Amino acid sequence: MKITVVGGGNVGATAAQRIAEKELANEVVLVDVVAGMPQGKSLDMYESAPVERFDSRMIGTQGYDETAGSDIVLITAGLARKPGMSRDDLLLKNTEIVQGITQEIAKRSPNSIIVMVTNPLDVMTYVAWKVSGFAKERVIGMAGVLDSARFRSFIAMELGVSVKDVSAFVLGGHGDTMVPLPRYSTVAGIPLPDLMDKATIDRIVDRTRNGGAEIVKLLGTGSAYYAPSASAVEMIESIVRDQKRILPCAVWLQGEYGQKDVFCGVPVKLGKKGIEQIIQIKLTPEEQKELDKSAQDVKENIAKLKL
Ligand code: A3D
Repeated sequence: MKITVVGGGNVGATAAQRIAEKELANEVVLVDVVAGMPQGKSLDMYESAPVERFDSRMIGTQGYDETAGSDIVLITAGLARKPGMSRDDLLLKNTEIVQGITQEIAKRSPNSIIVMVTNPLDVMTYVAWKVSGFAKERVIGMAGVLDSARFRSFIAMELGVSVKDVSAFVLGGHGDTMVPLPRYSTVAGIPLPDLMDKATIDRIVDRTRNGGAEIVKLLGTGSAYYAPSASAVEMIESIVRDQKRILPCAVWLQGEYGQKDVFCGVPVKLGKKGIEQIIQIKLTPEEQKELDKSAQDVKENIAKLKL
């Protein structure tokens, strides 16, 4: 198993370290445009291997030859949001970056599975899918795992229970229009509306929607990376170990959930082939309306691109 991480910044480097510590790959290649940085970080990570006891080879590079034959490519390269900057401000700049990277990857690793992290997430996943020409099962966006992890953390904090007993369900695009589904979010199997009043749920949903901005504001520079890298690596682990986890991911929809020709977050089964199934559930009219709006936002951004 060979995994390439493009973008050696906060999310990329932390993800590479997590991938190595979990021994998900024999070889982890870290690519970044900054001279010396991916080499330095890879060497530093490899020097942690005797202590953490992992056997992955770590390679840092500015080029793509070392990435050839990768099984999975995690794309985290691009600009991160600064305080006051919306994800959409990043749209055009990151499109250019992701387009260039995808061309290099598609040439050298034509059978790989691409996991996208760069924002605006749903649109960047579209760019990678379109530019690579890969089957839709092999281009997947990470957002729902992070959004639902945030929702789960806030539920656990509110109730004072273990996060291990909390599961949550989030649909839709990443960002302000995500659609958390409280009735499918449970604590030890008990639906959330049986444990909290509506005002509390609304407050937690709101905090989840703004979870990224909350961290951006606290950090002052840069955006979240511990939870985002953990979320991307959970998806990669399900693929590498063929675990068939059911995780919310951004995928190309062709009529599922009433959405067509758009990348949007829905629950999928992730295994060694990538997306092995899209799990469909019936939404209430209100939930469907929210999802339609979320997908529409993504479509409008896709329409701004000239690909
Ligand atoms: P940061 O620490 O700035 O790292 C980005 C790295 O990309 C930098 O080291 C750059 O040098 C590098 N880079 C820029 N252009 C290229 C290129 N053409 N080829 C290779 N490397 C390049 O940012 P970060 O790691 O915090 O975030 C990375 C991206 O992930 C941003 O777009 C974030 O908005 C996004 N992000 C998304 C989520 C989601 O939940 C979807 C969460 C967190 C971050």
